[in-house]
Parts: sequence; structure tokens; C-alpha cells
Amino acid sequence: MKGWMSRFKVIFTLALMTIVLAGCGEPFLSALQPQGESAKNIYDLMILSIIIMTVVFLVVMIIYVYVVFRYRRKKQQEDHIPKQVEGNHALETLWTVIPILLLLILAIPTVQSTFSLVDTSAEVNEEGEDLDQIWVNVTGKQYWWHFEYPDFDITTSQDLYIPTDRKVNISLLSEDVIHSFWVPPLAGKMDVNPTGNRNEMWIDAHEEGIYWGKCAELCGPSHSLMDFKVIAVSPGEFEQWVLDMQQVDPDAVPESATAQEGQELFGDNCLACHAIGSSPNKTGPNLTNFADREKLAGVFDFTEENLHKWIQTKGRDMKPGNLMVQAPYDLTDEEADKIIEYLLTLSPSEITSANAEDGNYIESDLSAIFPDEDEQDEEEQDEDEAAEEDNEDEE
Ligand code: HEC
Ligand SMILES: [Cu+2]
Repeated sequence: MKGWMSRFKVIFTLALMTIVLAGCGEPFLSALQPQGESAKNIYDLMILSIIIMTVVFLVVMIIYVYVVFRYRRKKQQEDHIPKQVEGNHALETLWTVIPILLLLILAIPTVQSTFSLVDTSAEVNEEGEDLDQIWVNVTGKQYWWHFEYPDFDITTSQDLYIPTDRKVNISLLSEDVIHSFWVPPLAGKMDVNPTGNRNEMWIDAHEEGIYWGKCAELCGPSHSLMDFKVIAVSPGEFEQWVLDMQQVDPDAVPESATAQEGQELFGDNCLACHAIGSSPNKTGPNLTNFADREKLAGVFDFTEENLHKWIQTKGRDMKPGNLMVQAPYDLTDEEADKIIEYLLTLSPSEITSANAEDGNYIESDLSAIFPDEDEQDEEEQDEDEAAEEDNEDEE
């Protein structure tokens, strides 16, 4: 009796959890509420396979229940032995062919998606012309993400800005162990490999918003804290953001005297690992637009208190195993606060995550951040002509 009760409790708890947890899906973090083309594709595949499996389950159960009742031993015929059947060509063919067909129905779109989800070729517009491609080189590092826009000469980290309704190509590489890049509402997971083994994929977002990203491959003690955000703003806002980021002068002197002192302290103690402005990948995150961050170090509430604690403890307990603990500096609380005052001036753009949620959509073809189409064509033509002349010379 006791065993039955405890088993009932377990089943009851599991059932309750299913119901409660089923409510947890938020559009910014749920693969079941796709907000982009790539995620929608994967979602559709899930639905297709669930439908097929449900139909198979129902058909089998209906036949099973029917047979159990229809052919059970009846009172009057207790000694009766039914006709013995061995093999049935028609039936055997049928139950071989149906599963093959079902698997084909699943396999064709699955294989198609496997290729299209990593197809980083250019999008075409209504006139059939190739659109300029946006590439982001993403580097996964214990325990944060570095983002580089090679075409715009911009570097940032933690918050990945993208324009809505535009395919953004992602090129993934790790600097240490294997990570996995996953923005559940926008796309599937992709491994982030070390040693030059680059993986490519693309993401896009239909609507402006802040989408949560996760590292989906156990990579060390702070793996579960290796979060990032995708900030999808309207194309016009994205364009502005890029232009603002390009304008940043890493040596710009802040207005207040305290912040100026902070800047000096920052230069002496922090610049070895951090950078302001476009920079190569360093040991620590690029802080160009630090004051616009959605979170501190990817996961913590962005408060001065947390920031103070982060700097003074080098994140030791906040993100166990993080590489900032190697920093040799030793600052007084006042010095840390001066640095904080400086860090909070690092806000080069009016475009921040708030714009992703204000519902203010600004259209743009992004031409301001890509070189002029016509000029490019002319250049290409010039090159072609030069090449032709060379050929003629050779002949
Ligand atoms: C030894 C290299 C190193 C030094 C020196 C260093 N940091 Fe860091 N810092 C890091 C690393 C690595 C991270 C990322 C930790 C993580 O999230 O795993 C980081 C993260 C941060 C973050 C969070 C960044 C974000 O994007 O939210 C802040 C703020 C920060 N450091 C401030 C400082 C300050 C201020 C100093 C100087 C007083 C400093 N760091 C010195 C390596 C360093
Ligand atoms: Cu990771």
C-alpha cells in the first residue's frame, strides 16, 4: 500500500510539473515559439514528426483495442481453436510500405532543412538581385561571446545587434573548448569548435526584440552562465547603430573629472585584457558600448552594485572559473567606483536594447553602411576591363 502511495506521489508530481513547466515558454527563450525563419523551419519539422507519430500511435491503438475485444475468448467457445494463419502477403507488404512512406515524408524536408539552415548564400530581393550580406564572426570563449562585423569594422561582445527581416550570417569559432551557439527562438544549435574548424549558419528575426542566447555545450564550471542576447532592431535603427559604433574614438576623454581618473585607472589596470573601439579579440570582452549592455557579464543584473562587486572580486564567485581572476590589479573601493563612473560613459549610440522593444520600426535598405552598389559595379567593371586588356596584351 505504501509503495503504491509513493509511486502515486511521484507520478502526480511529474504530471503537475509537466503542466506547470509547460507554461514556462517565453517567446524570447523558447524554441516552441519561433520568431525567425530558421527556427520556424525546425519547429515545422517537429510538428510534422509529432503529427506522423500521433497518427501511427492512434491507428495502432485503435486496431489493438478492437482486436482485443473482438477476438477475445468468448464464454460459449472455450474449447474452440481459431483458424491458424501463417503469413499474409498483402498485409506484410502493407506494413512494410507504409512505414517506408512515412519515413520518406519525414526524410525529404529534414534533409532539405539540413542544407538550407546552413546556407549562407546571399538573399535576393524582388528584382532578383543579390542583397548585401551581413556577416558576424562569433568567437565563443569561457564564458562569454565576442562579436565582430568584418564588413563594418565593429567589435562588440555579449549583445549581438541585428536588423529585423534580414538574414544575418554567423561564422563560429572557439578560442578554447567546444561551445554551442543557440538562440532558441531564432535558430537551431551549432557547435563552436576550436582549431580553425569554422561552422557557419544564419539567423533572422521577424520582429524587433531581445532574444536570449545560450551556450548549449558543457564547457566548464560557468557554462550555464555563458548567456548572451540578440538585439533585433529595425533596419533603420541598425544602420544608425553601425554608424554610431564606427564613430567611437577609443581615447575620447569623458567630461567629469572622476570619470577621467577612472579612464586612467582603466588604462593602467584593465586595457591589457579589455578594449574600447574596434579591436582584435582580446582576453576579456570588448567594452565599446558597455553602458548599453542588457546584462553584466552576460547574465547579471546591470547595476552599479553588481559592477562594483564584479570588479573587486574579479567575478570569482559570480562566474567561477572565469579568466578575469588572473588580473593582477588591486584597487581601493574608491578607485573601483571611479572606473565604474568611466565605464558608465561608454554609450556611443542612442540605439540600445530599449529600441528593440519600443515598437518603432524604421525602414531602410542598409545602403548607408554598405558601399554604394553602383560604385562597386563600376569598380568591378574597371577590373574586368583591366583584366581584358591584360589578356589582349598577352595575346
Ligand atoms: C586578465 C585579463 C583581465 C583584466 C586585467 C581585466 N579583465 Fe575584466 N574581464 C576579463 C574576462 C576574461 C572577462 C569575461 C568574464 C566572463 O564573463 O567569463 C571580463 C569581464 C569584465 C566585465 C564584464 C563585461 C561585460 O561585457 O559585461 C567588466 C565590466 C570588466 N571585466 C571590468 C574590468 C575592469 C574594470 C578591469 C580593470 C580594473 C578589468 N576588467 C580587468 C578579463 C580581464
Ligand atoms: Cu560555452
